[in-house]
Amino acid sequence: MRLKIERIGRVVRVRLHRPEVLNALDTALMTELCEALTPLDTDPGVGCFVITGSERAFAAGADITEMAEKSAADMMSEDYFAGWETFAALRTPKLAAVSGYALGGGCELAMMCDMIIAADNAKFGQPEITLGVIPGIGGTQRLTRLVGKAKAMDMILTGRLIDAHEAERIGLVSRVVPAESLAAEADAIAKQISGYGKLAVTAARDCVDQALETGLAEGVRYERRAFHALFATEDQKEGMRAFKEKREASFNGK
Ligand code: CO8
Repeated sequence: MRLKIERIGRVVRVRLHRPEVLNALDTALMTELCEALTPLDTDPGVGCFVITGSERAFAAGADITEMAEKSAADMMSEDYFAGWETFAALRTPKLAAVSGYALGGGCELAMMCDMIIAADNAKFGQPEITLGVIPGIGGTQRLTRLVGKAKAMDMILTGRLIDAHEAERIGLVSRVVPAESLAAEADAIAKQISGYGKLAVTAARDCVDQALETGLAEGVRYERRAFHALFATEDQKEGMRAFKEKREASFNGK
């Protein structure tokens, strides 16, 4: 087993567990992760996924040993690592809690999540250039959208690692917390998100993602339609009634 999965209330915490290779991402890990999370994605009892690694490494990249001797024909016929798109497409909010190295595919995995919470010892990088390749699970695309061309080019062309504070400054991570409180902080954020109405949460993250895909006018229209649709939900009625009645809302995901 390459994962340790724990369910705490509405939060599912997934710990990558290949300590001998700093959680290097191989095909088996990718498959295990997607097979574990896909059925949970439509479970109304699940409100948030937390993806984490060890203190030393979130993930030090794709598994170089698995890839090293493959031919281009192998890569193309297997459509190597295309399965990560299944992970990226999960609709339940995904929170990456990163301690230590998040390099190459590890940084790309974190960027497939909706938010990255970094421990103050975290190091991010796209060092593929030092191996004679380039990022291959979205790094050139997601990093550029998240931090802009200047920083993306800097990281991807030089392979330099950045620390958690620089990652926060450039907009790659949402929050930096002391390493010893990473798990507690990530769990608290996940618990907060999973306490809201799941349909509104899903719509919110869909709309934010849409901003990376479309022009402004189209994106604003998309958002307005999603906003209108939420008035068909019980959670909208409950949320607004609770506000008027000065009590805490209790959402049921319907
Ligand atoms: N793959 C396989 N094994 C790894 C990896 C990896 N990515 N990273 C570390 N390991 C292994 C090491 O080989 C070592 O094993 P052993 O003990 O058997 O020698 C063990 O983990 C511990 O690593 P180190 O001894 O190197 O630990 P250090 O603390 O000295 O260094 C580093 C830590 C800096 C993280 C170093 O291990 C390192 O540079 N790792 C590689 C980082 C890297 O280059 N990542 C990018 C990989 S390529 C990639 O991610 C491309 C993704 C796109 C694929 C798309 C396909 C379509």
